[in-house]
Amino acid sequence: MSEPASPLVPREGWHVMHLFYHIDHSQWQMLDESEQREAKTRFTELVQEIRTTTDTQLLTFAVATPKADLGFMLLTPDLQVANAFEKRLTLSLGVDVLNPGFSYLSQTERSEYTTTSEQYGEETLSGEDGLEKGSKEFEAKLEEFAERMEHYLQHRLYPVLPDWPAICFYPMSKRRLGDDNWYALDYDARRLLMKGHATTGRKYSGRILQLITGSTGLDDAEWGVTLLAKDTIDIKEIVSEMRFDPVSVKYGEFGDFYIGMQMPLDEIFKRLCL
Ligand code: 76R
Repeated sequence: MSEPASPLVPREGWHVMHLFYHIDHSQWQMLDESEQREAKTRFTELVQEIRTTTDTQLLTFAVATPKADLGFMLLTPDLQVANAFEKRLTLSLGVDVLNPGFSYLSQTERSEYTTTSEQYGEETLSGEDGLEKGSKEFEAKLEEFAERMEHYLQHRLYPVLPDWPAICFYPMSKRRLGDDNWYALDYDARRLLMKGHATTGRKYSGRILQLITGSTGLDDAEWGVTLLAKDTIDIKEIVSEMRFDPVSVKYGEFGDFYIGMQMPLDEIFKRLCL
């Protein structure tokens, strides 16, 4: 036996794959009833195996329109593991039953625009709130902020995604066209714009769970945007509002949008007429 491939685990964060498939019902119909039952069992067992792998999550969803039928979002540290699971998922209902339609590779990442405790202290507590550095209130608020951010950073790098029913995925890049080149702006200008973006985003707290994963050098766009919601109107609202946000107005470029519904596997089988 050859050696197993050496792991490809990022220094921090996890790999993320969004996978979209079409069902080929003509291939599925070629299986007799017991083969179909076996295929569904195999598939269910594989999903369970993935979900019980350490630090690994697999979201399964039915896609709302014929852009695709079935979607997965796989989060796991090791790209070797992600790749192996992806190949097995593709085959698990039988050869050619699941046809890959679209896929996206990214990684969870921290943001260079996340407000640091120093920035919060200087800009918000001293600057806006007029608190004196070193005062009891200043220090208490700073500590509260640091705790909140630690929690938030943990979510960005090692998220635990809820089973909210609506899932929206789209790739996104920042424009690099003539004078509208995000990457030619200096850091302070970018940070100021992102601060406005974050303020808009925070209004959706509790209604939208957003996960921005980085894909520069890994896939065609620069980020994957995953939004989870309990109501599709919140997805429509946040994406609409972001379009008016100065960052998206000038620099946002978007790929195709996929809307899915998270549900347990047996529901998915029924939904997909398998
Ligand atoms: O530090 C933080 O993570 C919080 C501040 C924050 C950053 C740095 C933040 C907050 N985002 C950040 C970065 Mn966002 N976000 C999007 C989209 O459709 C569109 O127009 C844009 C798609 C949405 C809907 C959204 C929602 N964000 C980013 C980046 C990386 C930028 C870079 O590095 O250049 C992208 C591409 C991006 C895009 N963002 C929030 C939200 C929401 C809901 C929040 C508030 C999160 C919260 O505080 O709970």
